Amino acid sequence: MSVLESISSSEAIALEEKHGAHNYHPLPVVLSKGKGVYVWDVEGNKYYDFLSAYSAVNQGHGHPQIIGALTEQAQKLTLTSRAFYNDLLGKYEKYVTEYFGFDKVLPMNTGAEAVETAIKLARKWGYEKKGIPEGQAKIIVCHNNFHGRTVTIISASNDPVATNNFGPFTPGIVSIPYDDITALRSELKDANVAAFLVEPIQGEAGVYTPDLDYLKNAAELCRSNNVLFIADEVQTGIARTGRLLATCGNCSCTDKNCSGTPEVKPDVLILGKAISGGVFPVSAVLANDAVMEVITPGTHGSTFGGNPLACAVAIAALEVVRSEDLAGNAERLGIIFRNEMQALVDKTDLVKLVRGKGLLNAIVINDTEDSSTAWDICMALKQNGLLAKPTHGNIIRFAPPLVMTETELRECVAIIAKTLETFEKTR
Ligand code: IF1
Repeated sequence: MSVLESISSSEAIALEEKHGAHNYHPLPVVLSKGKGVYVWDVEGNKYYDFLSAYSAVNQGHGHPQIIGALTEQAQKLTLTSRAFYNDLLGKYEKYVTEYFGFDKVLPMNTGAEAVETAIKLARKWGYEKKGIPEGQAKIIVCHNNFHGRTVTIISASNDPVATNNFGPFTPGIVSIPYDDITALRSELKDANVAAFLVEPIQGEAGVYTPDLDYLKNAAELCRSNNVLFIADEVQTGIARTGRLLATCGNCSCTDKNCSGTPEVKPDVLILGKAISGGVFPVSAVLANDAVMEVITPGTHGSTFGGNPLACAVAIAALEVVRSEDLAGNAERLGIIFRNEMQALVDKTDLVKLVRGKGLLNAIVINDTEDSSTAWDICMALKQNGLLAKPTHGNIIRFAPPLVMTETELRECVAIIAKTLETFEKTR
């Protein structure tokens, strides 16, 4: 069989089943084309993409500006390694640090690598700047976090599926409940704590949004205890939640009575996914000099990190976010979407609640956590032309590309409403 020959969905699925490790359980749809907010399967069926590759494709599939940058740079130079300089890395580093307001960036490839980098950075800072005794540094994380799949990162996880039989685990990690400032205050009493690593919204946990003041209070507590506040914005960053970053807050007013989320400036910011528009694996760790200067030649790196192809793609992807005001669009459409979902919650017994920010939202299905209802609804949504994926505990995550128009969003709302209505009648 030639790899260029077209293939049916069932053939493609059978090939993966036979030759690939079984580390996923995908929805049975085989995609072969994407454009903007749409994807097509190999049979030619068209779908709204309501996952955006877990918020990586915020700029939409095949964005001409990003693909243009990719193909143009691919003709010139793709990889030098960091043994030599390349003519794009410095330009990208200046661009990305000015864009997010930090002194320095450390370029990596995947989200997990960037989280690992942040943990190494925090430990080294802890020993060399804070004076933590050798081998004693601690990192505080939150229950139900998702930061990636490496051994150190799963050492911070309390998900048995992610951790079972993968030990022994990395020591020096303390886990506290999310959205619990009292628990954080108490853990911070330990002088060996180097950092607090947190997701501004817990994506995998079911798009769990914390109290309005949680991040600000957490950051202030960290500062007063000389502990680094590390924000993992791999999923929430790059306009997804209606702001460039979820830690940018959702209100710029100075009214003390305003109930908007206040802005927080992390000491270390972790980005991935949409920093490249989902076109190429690009991740980044940003920090100011006082922290990043502990990294010296030989202490950290990656063959592909900072490669010229990644730099060209990331600059183009970030330009699109700004020039098309994707944050503004996500905020506006997010409000419409949650209002429409709330109307469904009020109308049907099937959906318990809707939550989220910008275009990172989820509905909670009214059934037991181990029931297949969310999966069955996603299968029905697929039948009606919309692709979404259940997450833990009978929750469906809704995260379309941020280039969506209001008309398209309303069409998607109609698909979801119709699907739930039919589903409720037949169950
Ligand atoms: C998979 C979840 C999303 C992340 C945060 C770091 C990483 C991720 C906050 C690591 C990655 C992904 C990985 C993906 C599924 C997905 C996911 F459901 F598992 F939680 F998006 F919601 N920090 N999240 O969300 O980044 O190394 O993957 O580039 O299939 O495991 P990565």
